[in-house]
Amino acid sequence: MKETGISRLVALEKNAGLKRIGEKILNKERISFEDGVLLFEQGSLSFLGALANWVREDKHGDKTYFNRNFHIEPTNVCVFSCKFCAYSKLYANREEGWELSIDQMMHIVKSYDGKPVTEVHIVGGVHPKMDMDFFTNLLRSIKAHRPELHIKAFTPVELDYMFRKAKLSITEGMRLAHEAGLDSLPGGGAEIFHPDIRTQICEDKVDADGWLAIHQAAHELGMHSNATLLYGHVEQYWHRVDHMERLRQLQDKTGGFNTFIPLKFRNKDNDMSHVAESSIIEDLKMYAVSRLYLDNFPHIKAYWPMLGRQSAQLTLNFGVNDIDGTIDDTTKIYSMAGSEEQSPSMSTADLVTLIKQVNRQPVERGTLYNEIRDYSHIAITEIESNPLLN
Ligand code: V47
Ligand code: SF4
Repeated sequence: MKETGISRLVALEKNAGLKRIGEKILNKERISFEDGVLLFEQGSLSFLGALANWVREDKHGDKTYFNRNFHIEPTNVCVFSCKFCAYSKLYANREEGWELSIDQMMHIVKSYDGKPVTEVHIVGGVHPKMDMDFFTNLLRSIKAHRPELHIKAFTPVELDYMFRKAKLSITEGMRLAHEAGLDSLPGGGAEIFHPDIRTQICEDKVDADGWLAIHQAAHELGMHSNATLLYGHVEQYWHRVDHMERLRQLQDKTGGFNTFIPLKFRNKDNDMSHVAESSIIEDLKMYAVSRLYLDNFPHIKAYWPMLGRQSAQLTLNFGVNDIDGTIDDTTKIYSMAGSEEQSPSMSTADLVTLIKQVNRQPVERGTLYNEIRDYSHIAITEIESNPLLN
């Protein structure tokens, strides 16, 4: 929306509270905790969307980033028992679980030799036998084989367990992992920080302070990271704002976060299957309010394997400027929890088409948002026929 259009929309807003928030956003002033809650409670989808899209275009224009990555899930055996998780199998239930050896994971890495991927994303359950030694060996093996491949791996849930078992402080543990080849941290394990909700849905894993301390330690070593929020289950709006407020405060201190990724709760085959999933309206509001609240986060990402492709396309008008990557079908955490995307894989041509269909500009990026290629003027037929592009 053009500057004049958005100013008019804000000027015509009848709700005085929303109008004041709209004015703050247009003046690039930070909105408060209460403003965040009011936006969720009283903001219409069109009002939130117009403001979030204005911020998105102010920061990034039409650019919509994606990257070419692959995922490795070392194990789905997990000592924790998050109620929303359809993926983990208890250690005792090992016949339903998988655990990959270093050789098996290196086999996956090598299967991408010669392919133009720039990142490997490694996240899984917390297996009692996969410890600091195991994972630092994995990191070293990947770097020895393909040094330029960016390794984005391990949530604070996995790291906290590894560090405590190895009797390492957070600072020491992060330093060792970084030295072994860990380049950045993905955003998982955050869920909802507030203890009222955290104790209901994932009481036994790292708490909010532990999660934030691990990201802070990574940032202090010069590493970047992402952050997520699991929404649309038993939390209230103010819990979401509380979560974003804690992230905004850490980002003010370190500046190390790249991307915020709202994750929609999916209810299949888990201990929260009785909880209804959120509507698309709620999903779009979540993206829009994140863009408005997290003024110090450069990027907002929609993770398409969890949302579905068409909803992900819609989010590009509600504050989102990143659509993750061309992942393959080894990613099970969502398909097992009931996402539409039972076999999540998309080629570059598919991703570029998705972005162009809604008149945005597809740009391939590295993990740290270095621009690799602008696809806006490359024909889909050319992408499909060139293995370096697709
Ligand atoms: O922390 C688990 C979520 C997360 C369910 O940083 C569920 O680029 C919905 O964080 N319904 C792990 N969500 C995945 C993750 C991630 C994904 C993509 C990119 C990045 C990144 C990070 O998956 C967990 C948890 O919040 N999750 N079960 C479920 N039933
Ligand atoms: Fe384990 Fe992660 Fe599932 Fe929680 S969400 S049970 S930590 S795999």
